[in-house]
Order: sequence, then C-alpha cells, then structure tokens
Amino acid sequence: MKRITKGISNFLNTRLGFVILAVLLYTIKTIYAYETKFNLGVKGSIQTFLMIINPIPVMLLLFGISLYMKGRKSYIFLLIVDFLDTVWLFSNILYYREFSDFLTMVLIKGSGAASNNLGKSIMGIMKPTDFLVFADVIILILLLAFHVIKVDIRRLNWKIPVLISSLAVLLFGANLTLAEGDRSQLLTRTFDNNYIVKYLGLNVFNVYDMIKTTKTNAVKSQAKSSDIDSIEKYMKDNYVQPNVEYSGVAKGKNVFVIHLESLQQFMIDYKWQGEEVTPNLNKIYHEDDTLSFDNFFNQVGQGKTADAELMLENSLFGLPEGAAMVTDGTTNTFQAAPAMLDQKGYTTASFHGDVPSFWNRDNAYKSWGYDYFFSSNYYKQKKSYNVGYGMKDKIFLKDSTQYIEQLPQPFYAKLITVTNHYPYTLDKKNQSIEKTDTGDKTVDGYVQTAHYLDQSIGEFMAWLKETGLDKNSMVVLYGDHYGISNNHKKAMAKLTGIKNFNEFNDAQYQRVPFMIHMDGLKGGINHTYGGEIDVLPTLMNLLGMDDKNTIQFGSDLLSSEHPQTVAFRNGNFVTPDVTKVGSNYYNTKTGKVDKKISTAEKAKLSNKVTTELSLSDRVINGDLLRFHKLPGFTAVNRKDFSYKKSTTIKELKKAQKKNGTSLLAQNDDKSMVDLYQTDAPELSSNK
Ligand code: GP9
Ligand code: MN
Repeated sequence: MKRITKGISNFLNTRLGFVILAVLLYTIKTIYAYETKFNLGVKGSIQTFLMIINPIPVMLLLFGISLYMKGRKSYIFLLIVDFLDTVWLFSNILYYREFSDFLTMVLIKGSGAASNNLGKSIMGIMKPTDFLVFADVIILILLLAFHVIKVDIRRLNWKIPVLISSLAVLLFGANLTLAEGDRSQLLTRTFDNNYIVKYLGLNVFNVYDMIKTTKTNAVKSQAKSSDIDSIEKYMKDNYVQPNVEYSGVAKGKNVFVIHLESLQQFMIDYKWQGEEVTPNLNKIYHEDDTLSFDNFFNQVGQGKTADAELMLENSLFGLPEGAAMVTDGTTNTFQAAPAMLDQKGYTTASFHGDVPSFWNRDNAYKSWGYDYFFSSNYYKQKKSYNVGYGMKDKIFLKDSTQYIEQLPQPFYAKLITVTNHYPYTLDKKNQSIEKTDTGDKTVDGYVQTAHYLDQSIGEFMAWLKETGLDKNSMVVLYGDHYGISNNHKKAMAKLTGIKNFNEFNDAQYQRVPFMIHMDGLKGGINHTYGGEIDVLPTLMNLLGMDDKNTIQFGSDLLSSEHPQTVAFRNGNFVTPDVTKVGSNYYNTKTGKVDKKISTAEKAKLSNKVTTELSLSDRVINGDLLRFHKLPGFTAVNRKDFSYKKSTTIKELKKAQKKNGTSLLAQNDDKSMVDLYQTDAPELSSNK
C-alpha cells in the first residue's frame, strides 16, 4: 500500500503527473456542472459515458501544451488556462440558468437579444454552489503552495508532450465516432446546442460555434444591399395573384396552427384492423367547412421540424445542410408571419412541450416576432407526462389552454405536438389501437402514436367548441414531414399494398395533411399540387393581408395561377404530370418512367426548382431581408421580446386588464380550462 502511495506521489511530482491530475480534477468538476447546473437530457449508458469522458481529450490537449514549456512557466501556464476555462464554464452556468442555452459568439458580440438583459440580472441569479467549479483550480494552487506537490523543473524528453497531444487527438476522434454512432449527423444537422455539449463537451461546442459563426458571417458581411434586387425582380416576374374569392374571409379571426408531428397524408382515412387510425382528423378532413388538400407535400431537408416551421411562417426554403433556424435564426432579419400579424393587432404565441433550445426556437422565435413562447418550462412536469422529445400531446394540449385563454384576441397560436415522433413508442396505458404487423420495429408503432395524436386533436377541438372559440377561429392543421423514412420501403409496401415500393412511391408518400377549418368556410377537397412553402401566401390571402411586395417563394394554393411544381430540398420535384427522383423522370399518374418527356421540358422544370432553391438560400445565407423594404412592415427588434416565464406571466396579467379581449376576460375572469375533457390516464389517476 505504502509503495503505491509513494508511487502516486512520485508521479504527481513530475510535470506529466501534474497534468494528469489537473485533467482528472477538471473532468470531475465538469461532471458536477453537467449534472447539477445544466439540463443536457442525457439518456442511456452511451450518452452517460460520453458525458463523463468528453472533457478529457480537450483538457489533455490544452493542459498538455504546458509540457512543451520549461520549469515554473509550465505550471503557471496550466493554472491560467484552467482558471480562464473555468471562468468560461462559470459564465455559461449563469447564462444557462436564465436562458437554458449556452453562450455563443453571436451573443458575445452583442447582437443577440439576451446579452444586455444578462448584465442586469447576473447578481440575482448566482448561487453559492456555482463557485464550486473553481475548486479544482484552488486545490491545485494549494497543493503547490504548501509543497504537497513539488514543482518539477527538469527538462522533459520532447517525445512526451508530442505523445500526449497525439493521444488527445486520438481520444477526441474516438469520442466523436461514438457520438456520431449514437446520434448521426450530430454536427451537420445542428439540432440543439445541448446535444453538442452532452456528446462532445462545452469546449468543443465553443470551437464548433466559432467555426460555424465565422463561416456564416463571412457570407453575410460580403452581401450588398443590391443583392436583393435580382430577388425582388424574380418575385415581381413570378408573382401569383391570390384567389379573390377567398381574400379576407378569415380577417380578424384567431388563427390556430396545429403542427401534426410526422403525420403523413396516407394516415388520413387509413384503417388498421377495420379501425380508423385518425378518426378525428378524418372528420375534419371531410367537413364542408374545411379546405383539405390531398396533394400537399412536405419539403423539408435536414432541419425537419425546423424547416417546416421556417417554410410555414416565412415561405423560405430550409438550407441544404443544417437548420436555418439554428444557423441564422438568431441573427437574420425575417419578415415572418408572427411579426406581420403582430403589427396587425394580433397576439402571437408558440406552444411546444420540449426544451426551448431545441432547433434554437428560443432565439429564432424572437427574430420572427413571436410575443410568447410557451416551452416545457411553462408546463407542470412529471416523468410520466413525457415521452421521446417532450410532453405527451394530450397533456400538452390540455395544459396549453391555461395560456390560450389569457391571450388577447385576435391571436395567432401555433401548437407543436411531438408524441408521434420517431421511434413511435408509447406506454401501454396510452395505446388504444394495435400495432401494425410489418415486422419492422420502428414502423409498427406508428399507427399507435398517430392514433394518440389524433385523439389529442379531437379533445382540443372539442374544447374549442365548448368555449365558443371555434366560432371566431380558423384552425390550420399540417403534417411537418414524413414519419416513415425511405429506409423502410418493405414495411411501407405492406402498409400501403404497393408491391414494389420504390423511389417514385417514396416521393409520392411525401404528402402530408394540410387542412384549413373555419366556420362558414367554403371547403372541399382540393387537388392542387403544393407544399409547405405555399402556406403563408395562402393564409395571408385568407386573412386579408397583401403579399404583393413580400419575398416569399410560395404562392396561394387557391389561386388558379398557382404553379404546381413542388420542389424538394434536394432538387427533386413533383408536378401533377412529372416526378423527378435523382436522374429519373416518372409519369406522376402512372408511376412509370416517362420516356416521352423532352429534354427541354426536363431542363425547364429542373431549372425552376433549382433557381428557387438557390435564390432562397441566397436570402438566408446573405441575410438579404435586411435590405428588403416591405411597405407597412416595421423591422423586428429582438430585444423587445423575452420568453422568461416570470416576465411572460406578468405581461399576460397586464394584458388582461388592458385589453379585456382574452377568453378569460370575456368570461369574467373565470377560467375555462375545466371545460377541457381528456382521457389522458396520467391526469385521471391524479384525481
Ligand atoms: C423537438 C421536435 C422534433 O422539439 O420539434 O423535431 P424533429 O426531430 O421532428 O425535427
Ligand atoms: Mn418533426
């Protein structure tokens, strides 16, 4: 035993030993911070393992630099690096407490909305235990000061530092490989800053953020105000006159936009074992006062939900890589639906039962002009209330009503469901339809979660009726993207009865529901080909808003002039006649390769698609909307918004008194939440 202690003490008295000790202490304090100061959403053993080890490669690399130095300098260097990195960690702890997100370059440069509010509140949010992250630095200093560890001034063989640096790089490679294995496209898809910290650590996140920001900033700083000219011209030349018959029919109404997570159109009217999977949506779909679309496609890229949100509310395409909400949502100028409606007297709010940082919603929504963002922090949380990415839809929708009833009318409220999300798992108590029997594990639960989503919509619609909100609201429902990806063609063949479910079929199955439901609306099933990019112009016309001078890449789906070429993010497309997948052109009606289509026609269609995609990319990458004057629209000031819960609650209270137009105020301040009926088992067992 003595020998071992002696050995350790000898090792610690060497410079290499000191570096290893510093890395070890740093790792322990980071785990402490990860566990108690952040909410990284670590699940499963691989993620836990990576969370524990992810500081090691970077710290070995950083502290290892000291080994290239001589004598005392080496120790001083290490301690300074340790201290500075800890100050950084400490700042992130404080920032995270307020904003559930990490500090980024954009925020530090001061262009972010949050930075100036932070200074004021910093003292108020500090906790004594936050200082514990400095413990390792202090311990190291004390060990040296009291000569428990002796300073080793001997020269080191040059091979040792080189070996340590190489080891650090190697370990980082292993860390990254394991992380990618657990979450593929971690760095390219840019989901959530929490993910990168959880898998790779705070320091790696900072480097990643720096590279990303430098790249996007370079393009933006090169952009000139004249760059918007050609885009404005394209918009003018291709402007589609909206359908006047529908102009303004929903003027002044509340708008509910209900995001049906991963729901594909083929679920509508689909029966499994003789039972409808989505009976409530089917009913809405077939109602006379619902405009339903059966050739409506999702057009998302890697950004999935984020791309859908971007298209729906901006009529701009997602980017070819990553999610524009994340890469550009904090900095760019937008002329989005919430801001436009806000300036027409609407209250605007988004609701979602996941953490606010996912898809950078907490920042992007400010740029889009959302007055309120009710994220998971606003809802009562219990373990059983959650599945997958967030709250179970039935509980989420029910608990959203406490805020909906407080919104001054007219309002624009977007409700983002999430239970029908890959991998489509649901606890027994909530399953009320059998799984399908394709044998594909990820596919067979789909009908169950879709059925659950449908029931939650049914409950919500019933509440709208109970409260009378249905009389003065327009309800828009849309599926954001496919639920079953093209990796499951065999299972899709079984579900759809299409024998050789091929790439053509996969393109056709990108159809998602899109319905507009409103009392007195002239509805019916509309067969126009269109997609998510067309939603905003369609809604603007219904709401009586002029879209003439906007930079929007879609057009009114109800217009007879609506061009029916639906672009996919990868350049493929579908029209009523032609479907392009890769280099193949199919006849949309027969599904056979189209041999008659001329080269000129192919080029014409392809060019239109690629031109629009690349013009849209130019708008986002160059932040070109900052140069576009939209008549009657005032640019959004992100600093006007805060999604802090206490601020929101206060503001809503104030709004009650001032406006008196909320459902609550109109009901003499008596809550209408109790009118909500749900069969959610988690809620009934509480009573
Ligand atoms: C998470 C949710 C899921 O908050 O919106 O996004 P997705 O994985 O569908 O893009
Ligand atoms: Mn989604």
